[in-house]
Amino acid sequence: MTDFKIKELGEVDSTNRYVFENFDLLKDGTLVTAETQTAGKGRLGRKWVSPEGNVYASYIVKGTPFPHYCASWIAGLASLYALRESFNTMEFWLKWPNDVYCGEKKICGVLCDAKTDCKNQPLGIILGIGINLNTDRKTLDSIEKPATSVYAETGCKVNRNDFVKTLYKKLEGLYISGSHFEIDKIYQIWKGENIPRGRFVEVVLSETKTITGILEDIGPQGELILSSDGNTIKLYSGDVSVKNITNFKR
Ligand code: BT5
Repeated sequence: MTDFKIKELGEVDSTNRYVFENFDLLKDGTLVTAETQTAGKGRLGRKWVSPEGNVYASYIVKGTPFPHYCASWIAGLASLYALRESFNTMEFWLKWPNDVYCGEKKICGVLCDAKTDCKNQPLGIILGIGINLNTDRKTLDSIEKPATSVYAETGCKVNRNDFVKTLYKKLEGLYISGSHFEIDKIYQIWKGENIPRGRFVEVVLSETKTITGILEDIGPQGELILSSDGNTIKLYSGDVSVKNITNFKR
């Protein structure tokens, strides 16, 4: 039987921030969850809207069992698998680098933070995951980009605690296989779950810079490989938007 290492918080500013501050006190492989966040973080200083009834979770990986960039593959895949297993009539897919989408709308985001010591040596990684389970349509519509929740899609409220346990098991399984030299296998699976190759994509790098091209591949460090105007370009971060996304079929 799984020994669930789950620490439940009520309200917190950010579960990633909490784990960062309490890193030494928490055991390797612990999942810290909160009912609500007052300052949920997205990537690049963006905000994560965090009302009650959803998943705000941070999983702790201590040491360096795999390179930092692999952590977000584990967080993205675990979220995708937990959503698929729990809501098997819905369709979910992974959008590079690690958002989970339901149709054309974002339902889950991942933010991994590195923890280092005073000499900048790695101590571990914090895998932050936000998943919209019970958010209502009005709140979702207040988010500037298309967003959804299980409740908004199905009209049914979700038991958050059951879902957190499923997520924990998926994280634990991927963490164990990742630490046992199976990162290449995880990379292949993660890559396979991403947007199919050959598709025309638009990558937003900043407010003023966008690159368009054909998605040729996803490299071994998770980078997008695009062919654009006859050049091959590697992109390590950014927001990808895919043209004709409504035609997406796995
Ligand atoms: C992410 O950032 O998608 C990473 C989100 C990670 C949140 C978790 S919750 C637990 C842990 N503790 C934290 O403090 N954070 C992590 P990014 O790709 O930058 O997306 C942020 C953008 O998504 C925002 O600028 C909005 O446009 C949109 N957004 C904000 N809240 C959302 C929500 N609840 N659902 C869908 N989209 C949202």
